[in-house]
Amino acid sequence: MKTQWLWTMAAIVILAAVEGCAVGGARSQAKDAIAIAVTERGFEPARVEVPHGKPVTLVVTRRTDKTCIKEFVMEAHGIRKGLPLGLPVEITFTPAAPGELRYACGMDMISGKVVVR
Ligand SMILES: [Cu+2]
Repeated sequence: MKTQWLWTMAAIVILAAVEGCAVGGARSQAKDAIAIAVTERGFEPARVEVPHGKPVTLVVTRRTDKTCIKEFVMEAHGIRKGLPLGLPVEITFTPAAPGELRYACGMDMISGKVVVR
C-alpha cells in the first residue's frame, strides 16, 4: 500500500517536472526573442547580433504602411513571411556558423542583417 502511494507521488513529481520544462522552454524562448520593428526608417534595429548554433527567434512587427516592407525574406534560411500591420510575426532559425545573414523586404530593397558570432 505504502509502495503504491510512493509510486503515485513519484509519477506526479515526474509529470510536474516534464510540464515545468515545457513551460520553461517556451518562456525562455520568448524571453530571448529579438524584437524588430518595421518603421518608416526600415527595419529597426537593422543589425542584431546572435550566437551561432542556437535557435534564434526574431519577432518582427510592422508598425507602418508607409514603406514597401510587407514581407520578411531571408534567403539563406529559405524564409519568406508576410508581415501583417501591427501583428508580431515570429521567425525562428538556427544559424550554424558565424557570419552575416541578410534579410530584406519582398522586393529585396530594404534590408537588415543578423550578425552571427
Ligand atoms: Cu521593398
